[in-house]
Amino acid sequence: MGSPEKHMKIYFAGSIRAGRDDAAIYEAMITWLRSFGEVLTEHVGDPALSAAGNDGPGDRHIHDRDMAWLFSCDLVVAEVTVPSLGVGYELGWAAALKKPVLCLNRSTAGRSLSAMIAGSPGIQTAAYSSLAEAKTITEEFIRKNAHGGTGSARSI
Ligand code: 6IA
Repeated sequence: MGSPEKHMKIYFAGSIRAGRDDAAIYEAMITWLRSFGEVLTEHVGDPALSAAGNDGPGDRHIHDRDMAWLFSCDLVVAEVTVPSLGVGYELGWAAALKKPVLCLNRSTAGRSLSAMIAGSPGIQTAAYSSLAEAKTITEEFIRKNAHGGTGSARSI
């Protein structure tokens, strides 16, 4: 896709230790998001990554690397259907950093999204029920924020 936002850095957030039930959805979204720019957090969709695994780099390394990516990204897309402390932490920081943030929540899951996410004026939340719908919502979000950089007039 030769779109002007092709150079964008996208931070994709999804549950890891909180459970990998939706890992296939993260993987599909990450693969698709690559047509818009660089996805900094590709490991989130790695089907080989388990919730229990402790075989990778240390937690301090993971935290510092992910925070550096979060600071440098142009926008954040999170799949929040499986509630994750790590994703919530990233979303709080992303809102404080005034990054454009989209949270995708599967409406079929029968669970209400945290008020701290749904009620944050710096976070756009959207319910979806199919991958096609998630892509439509995300594409609109990207188009809207492609030229906004890190934003300026957003409130936390
Ligand atoms: O609390 P959670 O683990 O569900 O937090 C998931 C979020 O935190 C994701 O959006 C990631 O950006 C970040 N994160 C958490 N753990 C890792 C990780 N672990 N590697 C990279 N990002 C992470 C490595 C795998 C580990 C199980 C060995």
